[in-house]
Amino acid sequence: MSRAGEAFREVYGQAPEGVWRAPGRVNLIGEHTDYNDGYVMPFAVPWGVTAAVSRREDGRVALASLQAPGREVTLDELVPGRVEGWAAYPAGVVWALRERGLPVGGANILVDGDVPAGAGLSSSAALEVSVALALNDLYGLGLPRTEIALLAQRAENDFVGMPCGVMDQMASALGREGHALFIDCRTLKAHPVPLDTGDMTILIIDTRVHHELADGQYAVRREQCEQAAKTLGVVSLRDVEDLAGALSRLSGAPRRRTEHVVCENHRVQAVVGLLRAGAVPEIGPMLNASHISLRDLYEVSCEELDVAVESAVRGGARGARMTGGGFGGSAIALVANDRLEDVKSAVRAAYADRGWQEPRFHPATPAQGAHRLA
Ligand code: GAF
Repeated sequence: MSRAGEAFREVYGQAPEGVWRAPGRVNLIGEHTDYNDGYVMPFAVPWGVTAAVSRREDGRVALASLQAPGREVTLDELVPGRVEGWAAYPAGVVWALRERGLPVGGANILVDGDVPAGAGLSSSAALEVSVALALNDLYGLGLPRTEIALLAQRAENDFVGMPCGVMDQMASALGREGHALFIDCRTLKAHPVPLDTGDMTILIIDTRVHHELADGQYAVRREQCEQAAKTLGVVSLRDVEDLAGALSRLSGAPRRRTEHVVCENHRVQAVVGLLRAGAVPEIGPMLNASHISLRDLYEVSCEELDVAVESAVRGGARGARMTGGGFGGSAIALVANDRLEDVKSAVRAAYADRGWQEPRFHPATPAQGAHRLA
C-alpha cells in the first residue's frame, strides 16, 4: 500500500477504494502560447500527487493532505471563492464535474504530493488531475483524458480563479514516459515525440524564488494577447500569418506579446522537427531564443531566472530558458553529461556572488502521465 493509502486508512478508518497518481510537468518549449490556441511541448516529470479516494453517500467531501491541514465541505458549499488554499483545487474538480452535469457525489480524499514546492512544476495540475481521474474511475464517468484535462483546467479557471491555459493539465493527464508531448492547443491533439537525450540531460534549475507581486501579470498578458487578436481581426494570435504586417498595425505591449507568441509557435515546430530527426543538441539555440523573447518581448522573466539561464550557458549548457509562467520558479538547461558539474558550479557561483539562496538542481526525465496505482 502506498503512503497515501496508509494515511487514508488512518484518517478515514478504512482502506481507500483506489489510489491514483498524476505528475507535474516541465515545459520544453512553447511558453504563453497555450491560451493563444498555439503549440506547446511539455513533458510529465517524476514528481506529482498521489490521491487515495473513496466515494461517500452523505453529500460531503473530506479533503486531507500529508502536507497541509485538511478541510471538509458539503456539496452545496462548493461555490467558487468559498474554498481557499490547496483544498480549492480538489474541491474545484468536484465542482467542475458536477457543473458538467456528471453524476459525482461526495468523497473522502487524501493527497500526498512530492513536487518540489514553489518550483513552478505544476503541482496544482497534478493535484487536479489525480483527483479528477480518481472520481472519473470511481463514478464510472468514462471521460477521455483530454476531457479530464479540460475539466481540471475549468476547476482552476472558474473555481480557484487562476486563468491558466490547458498545457499543464494536458501534460499531467496525457504524459508518456520517455516522450515530450507536442500539443496543438486549438485542436487539443497531443502527439508524443520521443525525447531521447542520449548523453545529455535536461537540467531543472529551481531558482527558489516566486515574485508574488507579479501574480496578476498572467491575466494581464492574456488580456493583451486578446486585445492584439481583436485589433488584427483574428480569433487568436495563432492565426497571425503575416507577422511583419501584423506588427505594423500594433504598438506597445500588444505588439511585443504578438511577436513573442507568433515566433514561439514557430520555435516549437522547429524543435519538434529537430527531435524527430534525433538532433537533440541542436535545440539549444531555440531554448536560448525562447528565453530572450520571454525576457524582452513577453516580459515574464526576472533577474533570478535570467542569471540562471546566462550562467548555465556560460558554464557550458547547449541552451537554457525559463520554463512555466515566469516571475520565478524554474529554468531548464540542456547540458552534456560531462559538463553537468561545470554548469551547476557556474549557476551556484553566480547566485552566491549576488548573495542569493542556493538554487536546486533536478535532472528532468519524461515520466508517465496520470494513472491508477491500486
Ligand atoms: C502557467 C499556466 F498554467 C499554463 O497554462 C501556461 O500558460 C504557462 O503558465 C505559460 O506557458 O503554467
